[in-house]
Amino acid sequence: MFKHTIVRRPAATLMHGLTSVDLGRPDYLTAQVQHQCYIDALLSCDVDVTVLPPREDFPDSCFVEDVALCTPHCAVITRPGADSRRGEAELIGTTLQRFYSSLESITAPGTLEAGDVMMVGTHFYIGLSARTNEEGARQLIQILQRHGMSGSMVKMAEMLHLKTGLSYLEHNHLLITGEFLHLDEFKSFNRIEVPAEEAYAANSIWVNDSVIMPAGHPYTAEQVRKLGYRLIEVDTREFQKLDGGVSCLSLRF
Ligand code: CIR
Repeated sequence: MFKHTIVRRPAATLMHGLTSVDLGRPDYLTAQVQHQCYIDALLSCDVDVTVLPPREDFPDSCFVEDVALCTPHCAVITRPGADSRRGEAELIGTTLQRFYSSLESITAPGTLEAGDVMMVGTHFYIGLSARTNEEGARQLIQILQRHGMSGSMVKMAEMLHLKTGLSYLEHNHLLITGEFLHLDEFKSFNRIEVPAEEAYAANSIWVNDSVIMPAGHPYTAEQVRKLGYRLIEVDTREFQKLDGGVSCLSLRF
């Protein structure tokens, strides 16, 4: 069960965030409303929510998931692969110190964004993406092993982050789409294959037997309901314009 979550409110500079999609620029006011609804969804899952203030100097800083990996035994401050996001990692340390006695970090030349890391019990799958390199993954695996956990690397070719196309919903249930459908390491899960037209919903989060999912993906929503989860649908379309999904907007531990 998760007890804590951390979010950072979007900055007015959000429209200058990194993007690879052509969905237009996010509207700041709408993004603020959607972000508050996201916080309300987390609060309904029996977790506390630490709400950090916006940082105008970092347009992507509301995507707080990428700058730290929060495990049951330690937190790891990452070293984002995107230059414009590297400084975001330094901002999260003081907040994490409130919750963790053990803080680790990824160092140069390693890069790692925790959107590329999927926790399945004590094992962590680490996507090798344009943002996470082998050195970053190797450092993370060493850190995990020191704390009694394990990690393995997953080669990636297309998606921004590992969890763009994969979400572990506990109890062996896995949302999976796109380039991950054919990989051997994900064959033994109970897979919910997300069709291409709903691919954005493959990035959803399990929070204490609720699942928070982006609204507007009826097939995937129905499959998740059939698993017996309480489903909460949230509108994150302003964040989608910057390649951001449901998982990117929080740390959960
Ligand atoms: C970026 O490109 O870094 C942001 N615009 C989006 C980050 C999304 N984070 C995630 O998938 N974990």
